Amino acid sequence: SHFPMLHQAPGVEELLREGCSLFRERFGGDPEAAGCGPGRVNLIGEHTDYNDGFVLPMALPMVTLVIGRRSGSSTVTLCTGSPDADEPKRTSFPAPTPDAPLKPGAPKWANYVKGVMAHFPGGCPGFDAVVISSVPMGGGLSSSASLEVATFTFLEALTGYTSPLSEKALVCQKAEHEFAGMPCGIMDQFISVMGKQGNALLIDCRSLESRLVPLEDPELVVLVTNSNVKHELSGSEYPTRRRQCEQAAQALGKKSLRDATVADLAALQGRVPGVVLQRARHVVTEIRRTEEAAKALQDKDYRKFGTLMVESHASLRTDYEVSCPELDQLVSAAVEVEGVLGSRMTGGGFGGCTVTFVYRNAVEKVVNNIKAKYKGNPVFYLCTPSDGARRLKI
Ligand code: GAF
Repeated sequence: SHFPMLHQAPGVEELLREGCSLFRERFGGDPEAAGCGPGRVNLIGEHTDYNDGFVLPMALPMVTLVIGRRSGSSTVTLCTGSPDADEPKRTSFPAPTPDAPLKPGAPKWANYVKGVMAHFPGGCPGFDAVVISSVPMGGGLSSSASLEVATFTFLEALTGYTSPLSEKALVCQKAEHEFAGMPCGIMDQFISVMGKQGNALLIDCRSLESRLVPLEDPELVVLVTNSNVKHELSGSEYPTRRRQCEQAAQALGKKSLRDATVADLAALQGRVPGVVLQRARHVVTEIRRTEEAAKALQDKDYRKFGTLMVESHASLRTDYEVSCPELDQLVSAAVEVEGVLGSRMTGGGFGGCTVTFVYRNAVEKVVNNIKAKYKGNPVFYLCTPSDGARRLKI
């Protein structure tokens, strides 16, 4: 690598080899099918997806793989190569039937697989499989969506049943809602299904229409910085934000905040608590910023794009209140370096990662500045926009 200070995630081929040998070790014999689902980083459009708004994510080179074969019985056995320390690495349970549907339980990592199995439209046979991933777990790069989408893709390969792509993303979202108790929007599963190499994807989360936006200027890179913190709030605050947005839309007589304008916000004054007005202001302005940013990227107006990223972060920090000191420090340390176009928190917030848009020749300076100023233990990834879900040949 030209950048020894960056984390080098294993390539998909290498991870596949590792996963296949883990399978042989745990189950004996060869696997017959493999599904791959990437993680994601969102460039702009945060907390807009569940408001029917726009988002602009890209799929990552870091992926989760589900590799396996039919068990020849009604039993499913899963092994993971990267478990949470205090959970078993192996678990067995019966494949779901109409009379005995699956329910979430322990270990937690298996719930993402179970949730997808529960709703796989082709029906689900017994199988043996290993789960292996290069997406940092719980790091805000959608490790969970990548596992859901890898599972769905694996089941398609195993059974021969295939779904339309938007159905695939919706089933994976439902798995997250029902089996992880996380009332997420559609962004993470959608980009993991639909990502394309060399492109970001502008997604209209109302119609589920999407448009590729090329992002492959050799002079520019997307630097992801993992804060390596995750605050407890991340679970409980998300549903609260969703309710506050619904309350604001309702007070305006709109179906969702997608239908509200900046001018409408004045009408909220005095009719909802101040904090609800703040939440609405973030969402309404963020949806506009995302549309503008997609246009700026299309036009190669990188300065403009970066400025919108910085405005997005400020809005998430002060109006939406989903940032934290660590993310603010990472963003401040990034933007003060010459050659940085923009930087912001990415994903749900309260920890996780920042995304920085920077000239390639300034990467080393950014990394050094962050290392000097950030009090935690940051990990850096250089990310190229990558392909979405696919089957892998074994
Ligand atoms: C999480 C959710 F899963 C997404 O749906 C999205 O709402 C995001 O937070 C915030 O933009 O990743």
